[in-house]
Amino acid sequence: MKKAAILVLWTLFVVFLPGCKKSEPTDQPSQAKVIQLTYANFPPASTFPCVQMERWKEEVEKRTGGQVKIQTFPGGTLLEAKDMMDGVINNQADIGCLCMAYQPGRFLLTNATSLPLGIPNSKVGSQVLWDLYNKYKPDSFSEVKVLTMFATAPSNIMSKKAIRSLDDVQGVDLRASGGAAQILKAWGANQVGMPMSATPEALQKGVVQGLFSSLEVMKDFNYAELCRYVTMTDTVIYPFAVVMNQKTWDGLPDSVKQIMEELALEQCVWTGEYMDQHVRDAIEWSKDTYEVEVIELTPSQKEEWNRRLETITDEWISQAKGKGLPAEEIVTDLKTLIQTYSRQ
Ligand code: 3IO
Repeated sequence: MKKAAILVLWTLFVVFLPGCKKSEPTDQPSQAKVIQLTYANFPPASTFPCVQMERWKEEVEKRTGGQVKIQTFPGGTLLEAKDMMDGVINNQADIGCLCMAYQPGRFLLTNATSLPLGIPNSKVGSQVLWDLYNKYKPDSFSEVKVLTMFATAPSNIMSKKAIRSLDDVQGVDLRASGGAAQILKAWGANQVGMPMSATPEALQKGVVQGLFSSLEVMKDFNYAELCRYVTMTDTVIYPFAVVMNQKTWDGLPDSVKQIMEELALEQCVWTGEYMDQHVRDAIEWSKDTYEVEVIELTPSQKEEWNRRLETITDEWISQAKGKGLPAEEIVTDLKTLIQTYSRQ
């Protein structure tokens, strides 16, 4: 008995001692080994989620003096759109960039930013999302470290045929996800759900006649070649998160953690500003390159389109209440945050 116990203790000692040593953080960059991290993203390298990824990578590598090196994987080469959260939890990647609209139920609380509450642009939407996350710290992110969040610019309809009225949109196959999909349904479109990374093929093959998202994709995915019409609705944003595997985070030196935490809000605002400018550029580019027509709704049309969306927020409230969330408080907070950041 005694011998067996000693053997067990000895084995535990030998197995676990090196592990303990390794995870002990060192705060001296000059002596420390370089920390290698992988960062997965789902769309192509030229698109905004990957542009912000490269910016974050550069800033972290610079600010840690090369102590941290980040290997980026755009285009779903390491993790695909819908696998992002679980892939990071399971440590298939250290870091992943995900769009919350692709798993609407999973990210119910933060997807409230996709309700039709009038977020005017990406910079405001990004800051509203980041504040909402930090106030409520939803369970859906409890297994990871959240490095930053940001939102797209408001969504508009890009289509192969002109959509000038609610009549024109009835039954048209249009692609969207999450909160934006609910909006398309309310307008009477035949909403088709899929991640952005699957949309180029769906447009090419004619599975969909257009899409509903932020307009920088007209340039970055070259959708303007197929979608010669844009109907300006300026409705909802898509919320994104960048998450890190919790064990990877726990193993980082304090100095590196501090640099990443200082970068969180800065990255959120940087991405918002980049997106808003890039949307303006992409609209001009689309007009110049493919003579894309930008259709504006009249004020009375806008009223009519918005009236169709009136029940969406109430539906979210009853769904969220059913899950035990303080749904009315969340919506009130959102309205206040939108006002606050829109004034700045
Ligand atoms: C998006 C997703 C990937 C690349 C560029 C993008 N621009 C806007 C989005 C939002 C989104 O996730 C979507 O599915 O429309």
